[in-house]
Formats: sequence, structure tokens, C-alpha cells
Amino acid sequence: MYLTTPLYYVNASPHIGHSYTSIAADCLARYYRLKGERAFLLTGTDEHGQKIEQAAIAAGKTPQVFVDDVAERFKALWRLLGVSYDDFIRTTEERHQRVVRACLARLHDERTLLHTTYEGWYCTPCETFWTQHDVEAAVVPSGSAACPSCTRPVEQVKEDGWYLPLRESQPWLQNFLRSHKTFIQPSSRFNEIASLLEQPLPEYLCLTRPRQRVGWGIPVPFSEQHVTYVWFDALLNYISAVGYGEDRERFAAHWPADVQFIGKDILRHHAVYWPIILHALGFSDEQMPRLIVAHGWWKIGEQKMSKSLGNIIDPFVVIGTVLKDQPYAADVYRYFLLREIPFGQDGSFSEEAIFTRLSADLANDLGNLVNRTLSMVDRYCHGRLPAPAAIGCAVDDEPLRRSAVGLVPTIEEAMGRVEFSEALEAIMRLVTQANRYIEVAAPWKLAKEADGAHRLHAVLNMLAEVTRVISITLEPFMPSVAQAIWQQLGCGRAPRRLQDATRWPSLASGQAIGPHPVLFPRSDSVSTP
Ligand code: ME8
Repeated sequence: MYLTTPLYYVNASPHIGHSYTSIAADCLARYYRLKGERAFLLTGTDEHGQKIEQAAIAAGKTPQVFVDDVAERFKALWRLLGVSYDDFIRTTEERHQRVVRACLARLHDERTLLHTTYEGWYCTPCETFWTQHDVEAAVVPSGSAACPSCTRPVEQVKEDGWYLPLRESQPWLQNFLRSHKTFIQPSSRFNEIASLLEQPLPEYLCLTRPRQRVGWGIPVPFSEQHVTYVWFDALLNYISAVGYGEDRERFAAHWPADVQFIGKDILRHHAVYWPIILHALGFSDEQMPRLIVAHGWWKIGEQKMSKSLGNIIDPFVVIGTVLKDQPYAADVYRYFLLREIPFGQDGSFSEEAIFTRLSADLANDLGNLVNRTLSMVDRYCHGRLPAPAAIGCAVDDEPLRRSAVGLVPTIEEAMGRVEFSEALEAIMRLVTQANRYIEVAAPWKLAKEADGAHRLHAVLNMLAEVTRVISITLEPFMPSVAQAIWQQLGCGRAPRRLQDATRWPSLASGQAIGPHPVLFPRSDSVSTP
């Protein structure tokens, strides 16, 4: 499986919107690995273009020093969040620039490009050209010409450049979508692109910018006056990173991309321009990406979180300050983002919402289940896992056992639809059911009964097995918590594999459990959100 995130602009530090896409992609990559498949996750940074040049000037740095610094911030955040990327590509790297130059040269040599002058609108924050029609469609209170995507002012530009025909590929793309109905998810985004294609596309996509306007870009091999347009440059990362044009075997081992994660703001670039660029480079229908997944926006109140609106939430602050009392703060953060909203929809971020999830789902339910289970194993079984009931499960146990072994198919179904929140909901339903089972089975009463030992051990074995299943299935979502529970169960270095979550019973009786400090300690903010 080859999974990608967008290449984030390095004009400013990462915010929670960026972290959301990367966590989602990481979660799916980890899920495939848990299933025993090979998953290759690519991320990186988009480092050329006018707005990055402007940001470097504003910071009093050369563009290269500036992008080097910000790219490190992104890498540091992915380390903090456990984003398990296999490659991090920066568009300023020579390995990428070589491929971009080769693609431009090829399109030029094959006479695919047109040399002409464009007159129209440009949005620098989005680094995107817009037609008069697009700009008129933008609904903005000021009434001035604005970007239909971000609503910020656009500027009139008149530029000589090299252009890729777009409209002539429109019938091909329409046909492609007709026969690849699952190319874009969720289906609302597919419909959005299908209806966009009912109107004529702009005649051309500009692939260059004049060097005198934009100095910070990849030089165009056949024209000294031009650098490469940042979107053409950036999109090609998905193939340059895996050896396109240079390492046939490596490229064939990865391409086509299986899942490309993006936010809905860059859907048109990925669902229209990107396939058309690949088509122009001679890629067949079978060599198109398999799936583009466009998620919604994290908002503050009703506004999209964005650097220029100044309403960004810094993940380093959420993890290091807001959640400072939590030993698994990064996992709490991951859980919140993946659980809070159905994938594809917009969500509203607030500290209060994080604390509510932390308190209700994690501390009261998950943490409580693990802690109660292991404390009772300590107290009643001298810290060693008891054997399962010798004569099969008691009637009371069967529903819980069935839910536990039935969890994997439910998760597989949800993950097949990239519905992280549904998968997490299913795991948490099992947690709730297990907590109820404790109340009904009341091990503390059994411990007092003269002939209760046999039943007591069976109950604690059930709970330990459920905890094992939860530890395995949580891995893609909360990798550090999953590992902590695994160690608390005494499973040590044994790998967690999804297939083992359906194997029951599976724990070795007599296994010594590990120390089990509370996973989600309560602080004032946790108990009173
Ligand atoms: O567009 N909510 O980079 P970018 C959710 N360099 N996700 C958000 C978000 C929000 N409020 N804000 C940003 C670019 N994102 C180009 C991409 S790809 C070849 C080039 C996430 O730094 C979301 O994934 O503006 C969105 O698509 C991406 O960050 C945009 O990042």
C-alpha cells in the first residue's frame, strides 16, 4: 500500500489541520501494517513559490535557511505525534527537482505545452490561478475580487508562460470518473468534481511563473525567464519520491498510489489537475492513483483554521501545555481528532471538547477498564494471568466474548470506508460492555465466596482477553497507549497483529503482568471540563 499526505507549505509552522491529515494517513498505514501488509507512507514539505519567498523575506532569512527551519518543525511534530512516515520529501531536494525538470522537458519535447500569455486572477495564499467566472462565484462580504477557495483578495496578473491544455482532457477525465466511481471519497466530494466537470474547464493550466516575479522556484529547463509553477512542482512529489523516471523497479513497486489524503481545499488540484498531468505524461487509466480521500476542515467557531486568519491552534501547545499532565498526551490528541468527527465532515476544535473526550472515553472508560482489570489480577491472582474457564465460557461471558472476537470484522468494514471514528466507536463500545460486565460479575464478591475462585479466575481471564483485543485494535489510533497496555498485560515484545485479535483465548495463563500505572490520570481539567 502506498499512502500519501499533501506536501505542506512551509510559510509557517504546522497547525492542527496539517496534523489531522498526517494522523489520518498514519492511522491507515499502521492499520495495514497491523494486518501484515506492507504500507509505505510518504509525507513532506512544499517549499517553493511566491508566498514562501515572501514569508522568508518577512522573517529576514534567505528562502533556503527559512525553509530548512520550518521543514524541521514539521518533522519534529510528526515525531511527537508518532506519524510513522517512510519517506519525507522536500520539493527543494535535488532528487525531486531532477524529476520535475525531466517532466517539463518531456512535455515540451512532445509539444504538449503551449507558449502564450495569461491574463486573469491569481491568489497568492493558495498559489492558484482563477478565471473571471470563478472569482465572480466567490461569495465575499467585501464585494471585491476574491479567491473562491479562501475568500482572500486575488490580484490581476498578466503573464507570459508555458501552459498545459486542460479542457482537451476534460472528456477523458469525465470518462475516467464514470468508470472509477470510487476514485474520490467521500462520495459528496466525488459528486462535487463530477458537477464541476459539467462546466467547461479553463482552457489551460499554467506550469510556469515568470522568474522576475517569482525567484524561488525550480528553473524551467527550456526557458531562462521562467520557474516552475508551485502546484506542478508539488504534485509531482508523489511520483518523484518513488523513483519515477529513474528507478523503474522501485517505481513499479509503489505506483499507483493507493490512498492519497488531502483536505477539501485542494480537491480540485488533486482530482482534476493531477490526473490530467499524469495523463499528459503518458500514464494510462490503470496507472492513475486508486483513491483520493478529501477530509473536512477543522474550524474555530465557524471559521476555517488558517495561518492568515491568525486563528491557528498549535499542536505543540495542545500536547505540551494543555495536556501536560497526560503521559500519553500525543495519543489523547490523536484519539480526539480521529474520534470527534466522521471523516469528511468539518469539526470544531476546542480545549473543552478534548477534555470531554479525555474524561468520558479515555479516563472513565478505557483507562478504568485496564486499571481495574490489572489491579484485580494483582490482588486476586498474585499478578499472574489466570487460566480460562476449564469447561468453556459461562453463559454470562458469551456476549462479551462474541463482541470481542467480532470487533475485527467491524473495524475492517469501517476502515475500508476510511471511517476512523466508526472504528473507534466500535472499540469503545467493547470497552463499555466490558466495564458493565465487571459490575455484573462483581469479582470482589466472588473473592469473598468460599467456592468463588474458579469463577473469579474465569472472569478475570475474560477481562484480560478483552484488554488484549483492545490493545491490538487500538494500535493504529493510539500506538503508545496500545503498547503500554500490551506491556501492562505482560506481553512484552511480542508483536501485535490484527489476526490475533480474533484468536480466543490467547493469553498464556500464569503470565506475569507488568506494572500498571494509570493511563489517563485525572487532573482538575479532566474531571471538570
Ligand atoms: O495546500 N482543517 O499546503 P497547505 C483540516 N502545499 N485540514 C487542514 C486545515 C484545516 N483547517 N488546514 C490545512 C497546500 N489542512 C499545498 C499542497 S500537495 C502536492 C500541495 C490540511 O500547507 C489539509 O490536508 O496549505 C489541507 O489540504 C492541507 O493541510 C493544506 O496544506
